[in-house]
Amino acid sequence: MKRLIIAGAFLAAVATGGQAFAGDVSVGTLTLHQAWARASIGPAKAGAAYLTIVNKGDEVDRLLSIETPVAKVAQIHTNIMTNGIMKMRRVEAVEIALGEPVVLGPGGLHIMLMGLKAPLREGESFPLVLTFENAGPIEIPVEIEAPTAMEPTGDSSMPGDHVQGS
Ligand SMILES: [Cu+2]
Repeated sequence: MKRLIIAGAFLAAVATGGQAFAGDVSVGTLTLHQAWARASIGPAKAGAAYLTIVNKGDEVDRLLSIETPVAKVAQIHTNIMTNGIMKMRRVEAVEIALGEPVVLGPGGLHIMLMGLKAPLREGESFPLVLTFENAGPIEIPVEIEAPTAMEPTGDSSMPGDHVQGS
């Protein structure tokens, strides 16, 4: 029941162009919803960031590149199953279609952070700049969750979170 109410609140906020959660950023027709990452385990030099992108406009946009001060390189990756082995592959761009939220989450599309300059610590946050073909660069704060988190805390209403892990 609580879940339904929260989801309804998010949809209402999107419909009115408002911000549903502290970490949401809306620029033009795009809303970047609740970016999060897992805390580093030990001295790991790689990490991943996730978020949901909603396009409320009437024109498809494309996510082209990502930058963050916390890593030397940030790339868009997807996970693909090859002969029973999960492998990551770089994706040049992600199409942000209309209506259907684009979900970057564990087990699927993700933002790969390579060459972390310091371990990601649970409870902290860092900025991520996503550059879109039409909308241009958009900065969003990324909340760092526990190393084992499967979704961001404090909200389970990400549109389309049921497709995560597929
Ligand atoms: Cu990756």
